[in-house]
Amino acid sequence: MRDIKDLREEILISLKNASSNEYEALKIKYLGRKGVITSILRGLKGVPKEERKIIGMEANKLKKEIEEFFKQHKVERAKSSSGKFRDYTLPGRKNLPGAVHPVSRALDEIINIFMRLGFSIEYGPEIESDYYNFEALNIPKHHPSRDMQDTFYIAESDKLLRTHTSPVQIRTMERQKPPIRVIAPGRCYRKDEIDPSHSPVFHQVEGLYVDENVTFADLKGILSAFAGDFFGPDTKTRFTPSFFPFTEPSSEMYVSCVFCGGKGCNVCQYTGWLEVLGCGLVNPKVFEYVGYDTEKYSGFAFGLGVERFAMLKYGIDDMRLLYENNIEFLKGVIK
Ligand code: 2NL
Repeated sequence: MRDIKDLREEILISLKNASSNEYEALKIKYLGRKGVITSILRGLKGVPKEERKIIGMEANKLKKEIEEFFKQHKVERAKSSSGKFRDYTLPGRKNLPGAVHPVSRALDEIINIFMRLGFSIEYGPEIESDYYNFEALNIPKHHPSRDMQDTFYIAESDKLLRTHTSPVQIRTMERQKPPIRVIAPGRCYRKDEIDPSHSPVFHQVEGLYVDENVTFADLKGILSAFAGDFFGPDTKTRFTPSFFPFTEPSSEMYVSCVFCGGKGCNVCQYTGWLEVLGCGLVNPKVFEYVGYDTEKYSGFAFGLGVERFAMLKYGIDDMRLLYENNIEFLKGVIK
């Protein structure tokens, strides 16, 4: 009898101290086929009749008490903290599968197209020096893009956040002799106010093609092939004069409007055309900076904004959607 009393104490203490994930093991320990209480009841056969009756009653009482505890515990576990019952047989919530962000999708596509056209990919630092970001690109000292208002300068250093990926191409030309066919994708920074078509952080792909006898016809051929691949085979291209310090002559490429096919709509402001990138023949002054023979080599270069390409391809009318991480947008519900 003393043993059963002690056993009861012991069991109650161990149940009190156990965490709920230990209950199953304890249930087996006490109530299982070879459990402590079960063994006592089995062992009663060898006990004299009078004692057997009393011990049997006490052991059964203990068994009931412990069984009751486990029953109660099961009910407790089925309740959530609010006291409501949970149905553990319901199917689980569906996982949201991840999706590639529209900017990454556009960038992957652009990279793929230029790889097929024989270009390789180069990357470079986002923190640059004035030399690589401006000087070697023939951007003069007083040029507005150098202004504190347009460029993020890093305090108490001569460093800045690159405003385009052109420095990557300057570094490539310093390392390699022509022929060169590279694209330089990456993040760029400008002190622009956020609006539907501007962000202080954006992505660019620049391209550079240098060899003997590279002409404006090569530029038009390659960039038109790219536009047809990216926007679809019916895409027409048009080149208009422009100006950049690093190219001469300079040009803007337009594509026939991807929304109206050139008929005219509010996106293309009823012109039938969309401006998509800037380009030109590399200014010989840039070649001088990297030590290329300007008599022997010529080349073309271009720069495009990845966000703009993504917006045109996926019909997104506000750049802020690309950065706000609105889950409904990322799921493709909002365009
Ligand atoms: C634009 C167009 C452009 C380039 C970028 C370039 C790079 C080197 C030499 C010459 Cl290393 N040019 N890049 C050329 C023409 C246009 O960007 O709209 N930028 C904001």
